[in-house]
Amino acid sequence: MDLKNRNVLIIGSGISGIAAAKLLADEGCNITLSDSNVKLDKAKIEENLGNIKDRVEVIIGALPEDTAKAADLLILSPGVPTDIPLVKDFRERGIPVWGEIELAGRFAKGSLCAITGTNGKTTTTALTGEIMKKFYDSVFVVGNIGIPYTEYAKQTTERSVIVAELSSFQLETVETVHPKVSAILNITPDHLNRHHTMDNYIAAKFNIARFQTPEDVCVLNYEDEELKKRSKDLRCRIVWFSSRQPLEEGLYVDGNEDIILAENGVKKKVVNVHEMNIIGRHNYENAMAAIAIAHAMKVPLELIREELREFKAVEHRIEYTATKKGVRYYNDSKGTNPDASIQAVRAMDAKTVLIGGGFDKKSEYDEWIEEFGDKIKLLVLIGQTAKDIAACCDRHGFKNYCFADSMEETVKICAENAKPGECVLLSPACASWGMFENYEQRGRIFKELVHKLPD
Ligand code: UMA
Repeated sequence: MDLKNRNVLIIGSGISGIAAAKLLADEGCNITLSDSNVKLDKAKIEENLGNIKDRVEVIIGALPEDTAKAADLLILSPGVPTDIPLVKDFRERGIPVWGEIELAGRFAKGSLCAITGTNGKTTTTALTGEIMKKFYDSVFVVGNIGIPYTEYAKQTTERSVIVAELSSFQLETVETVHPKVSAILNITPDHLNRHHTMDNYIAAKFNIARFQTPEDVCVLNYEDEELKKRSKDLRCRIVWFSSRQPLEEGLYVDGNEDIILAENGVKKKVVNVHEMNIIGRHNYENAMAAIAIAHAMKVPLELIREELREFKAVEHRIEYTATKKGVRYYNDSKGTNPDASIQAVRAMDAKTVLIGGGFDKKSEYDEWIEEFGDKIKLLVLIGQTAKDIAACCDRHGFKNYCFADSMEETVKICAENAKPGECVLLSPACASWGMFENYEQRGRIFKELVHKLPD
């Protein structure tokens, strides 16, 4: 589609919308950038547009019908649901609706390695990106990790390797995006307020491999029943990994806790899990996925091994923060759903005071609470879901919870209750909205408060 002089309407003025506008301005489009949040400051958005601000019409609040009718193409930021009337109207009229990732994919060159999954995507993406940088000289790490794909799509060349973290929101609106290597790390319920059903959520995730051909590779978790079931529909070659059992082909962790690559009947040790700085079984899975992707991209095993030994946990993912009065504090603010938080709880090796609660995504907390066992000595509850989680604790006979109104109060309660040798873990199983702008802000405030505690 030649976009020159086309009228393009972009929804969402966050980082994706701004990056999409810049790409489209370069293509000579007439751009309208619309955001439904009336509290936003138009001047600030224009400032973010930088030197293209005079070429973009910014509309905050209600969108005039004429503007919608005049558009030849609709671009959606990831956070924009696809079942809103505007999107339905465009689709009914046969006007193209692309997500920001689809837009980027149409301009990007080189090889795309795309990673999705309910949990572990960011760590796997960051690790895969670092491994690639050891071997390739043009590597771009983009996507849900916080760097819009559209920001870099036009800088890529045939020699580039793009490592993209893709969320279900982003995958819902891809139409042609074709990774050379894809990975689905796991699928457990999340974002059901947006996707409504588990089936829709899974379908969005599987879009990552929809356009892959037999020459391409999809890396999948052997321990995930849903992935096993749906893998039968894939046309590409599948590479499995397992953290629980040896595989004839693929990657697994053996009895000595070595990660083994089994290929064509030959077994090679890649690394021992204790040589890595990332902890917990889920992180061994993330590492195996990264190894499988890099191996499929022909990165020598020696370079992969080197990076696995150097790589440190990504911020907000079971990130060691500090030790205060003998208590170890961990920031897992990215634990925004029960399954992610279960992984973090499992990774703790001592009695733990856990901080939970936040924005209500209509998650179920039963499995999370069942995971507590004797390990969680106290659960400090914050945010909109605090009461619901407390009720769920009552149903499961877990009585050691209390409430806090702010992160200050929360950290104070944690410091008073954790004894030397024990852990404090921020892993709320909920999104941050309502109390914080995003999970990053929640994690940073927690870390600042922890650093201020006496030694
Ligand atoms: N908006 C509308 N109309 C709507 C909905 C939203 O105008 O119907 C506006 C909002 O008012 C807001 C803007 O859209 O001003 C925000 O757009 P956005 O939510 O897509 O946010 P971006 O800043 O563009 O960031 C997005 C991703 N955000 C979401 O998916 C919610 C970022 O993932 C991602 O890093 C970034 O693109 C770059 O690719 C964040 C995230 O929370 C980290 N992701 C979820 C997760 O990881 O669980 C999926």
